[in-house]
Amino acid sequence: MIPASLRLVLGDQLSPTLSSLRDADPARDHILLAEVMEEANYVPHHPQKIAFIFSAMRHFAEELRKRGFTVHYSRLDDPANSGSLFGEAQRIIAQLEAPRLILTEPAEWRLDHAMRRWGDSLSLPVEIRQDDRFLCSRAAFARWAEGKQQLRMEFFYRAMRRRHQVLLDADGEPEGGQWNFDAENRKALPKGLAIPQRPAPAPDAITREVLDLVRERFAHHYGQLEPFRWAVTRADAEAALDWFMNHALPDFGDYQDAMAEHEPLLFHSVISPYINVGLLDPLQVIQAAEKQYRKGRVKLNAAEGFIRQILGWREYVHGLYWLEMPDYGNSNALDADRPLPEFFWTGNTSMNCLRHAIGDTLRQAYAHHIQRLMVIGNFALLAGLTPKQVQAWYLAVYADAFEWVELPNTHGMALFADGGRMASKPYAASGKYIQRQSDYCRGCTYDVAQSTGPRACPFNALYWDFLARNQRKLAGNPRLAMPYRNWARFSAERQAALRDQAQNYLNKIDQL
Ligand code: FAD
Ligand code: DLZ
Ligand code: SF4
Repeated sequence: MIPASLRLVLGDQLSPTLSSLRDADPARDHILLAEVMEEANYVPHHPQKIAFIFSAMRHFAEELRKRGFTVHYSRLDDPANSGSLFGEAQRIIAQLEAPRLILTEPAEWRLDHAMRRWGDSLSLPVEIRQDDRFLCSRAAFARWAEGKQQLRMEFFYRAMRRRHQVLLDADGEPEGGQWNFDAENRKALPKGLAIPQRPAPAPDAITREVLDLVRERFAHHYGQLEPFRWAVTRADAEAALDWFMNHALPDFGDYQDAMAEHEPLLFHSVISPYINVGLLDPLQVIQAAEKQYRKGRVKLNAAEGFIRQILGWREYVHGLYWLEMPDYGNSNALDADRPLPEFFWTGNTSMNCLRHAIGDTLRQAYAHHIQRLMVIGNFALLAGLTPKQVQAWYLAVYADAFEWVELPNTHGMALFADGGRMASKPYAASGKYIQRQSDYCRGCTYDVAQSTGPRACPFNALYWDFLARNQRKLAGNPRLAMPYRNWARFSAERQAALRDQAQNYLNKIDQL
């Protein structure tokens, strides 16, 4: 029987409430999910990321079949698989003689742009529905941004708190009398603090089959495939969320910015891949954190700090991405043009902080925010690495990486390559910041207390060199007034020595 429609569900659209599935009728409509080479290797995705997406897609297909749907599932190794989403849609439409295609708008501009032309190429109606899994739609963000000289997350976040009635007191004012408790969230880890060890679901038969496929087809991609610790079903993602709420959220706020050599996850939730592919709903996560606070189980700085990441940052970068695309990733405000050093792909560097942050990334397809921003991103910023290569790296190596969230974080927040559209100042820091927030420096061959000389921490001279070489562009930024005053106080000899040191390090960047 010819179906009434075919509904295409993408690898990051694994939500039962998805707009394209909302009115789907198991008796009349068919569903398509497709594993395709074009999506799996347009950047060299980490093998765990590919396995996570494929296994979650296969489990979601099973869930839909249990609900009575006819699901067409293209496996990557099906001989008939055309290798692209368009090819698979075309093939299955022809096979079924389906009269129309329905889908939810893709989260990435690249695919959205292509799919809006599919109707012409397929010669049938293609209905593209809004993705309402975000708490601020693309249009609502554009309305909020309209006429604003500067966009700042903090003001967007306050509006979102009000709009969604999150962490407000009886008078509709922010709980605890202030919107943001970030100043309380920068503690270094005290010695001997117990870090809760998180459980991981054992891979089931579906995941094991996917792991074999990925091992065979993507052996050349950087990153370790196993141990594979990701949840791939809604139930297991909810169990991970539950575990976080009870064991890690209480300390999340205090140690949000801390880093530790042997504890890569600390008190972070590690749920971003689940929210991003639709296994968890952002509002469900926010409400769970607020409930822990209301029940007196976690302090306000923990609940607020966590909620701000999702209701604030996540929605803000999504809105910004859609506001600025397609040109967003093309600017290069600081004229950074140094190629990405090879150690980004191997972790093979003597800089202990980078060795661990990159090593964790390659081992787990995950590193937490401060490792991404203040170690890896900070190095890329200070060394002037070319934005396009840094973007492609971040998009490849994290299980949670999708361009809508990766690009603003990389291009705007870490590299300041958008000239300040996203963030009010570059997140540039010397080794002192890393020393204060981590135990990395203790085990490093470089000496964080030195800025010049053969053992000097590279972050120190690179920091001053970054400020000096970008003085014309950055000195007017009020948030950088203090560092520029300090730079001006150095003698000419000291300035020259720091810049020489930085140049020497940049000349042999691959050997650092
Ligand atoms: P937690 O620290 O527990 O935070 C809770 C949740 O808040 C996260 O799960 C995530 O959904 C959200 N969140 C936190 N910070 C951000 C942020 N800056 N932007 C958007 N959402 C945020 N996040 C991605 O999901 N995908 C990416 O590709 C990605 N690339 C990044 C690249 C760079 C250079 C930087 C600096 C950050 C990037 N982030 C990205 C944001 C952030 O680092 C991750 O969301 C976070 O580390 C995920 O780990 P977690 O779930 O333990 O987060
Ligand atoms: C990231 C990814 C990968 C690795 N593979 C697939 C796939 O085989 N099929 C699919 O539908 N989606 C995949 N994705 C996600 C897409 O590349 C893309 O990032 C999102 O669908 C954008 O919304
Ligand atoms: Fe990193 Fe410098 Fe500390 Fe070494 S000394 S861990 S390079 S900040």
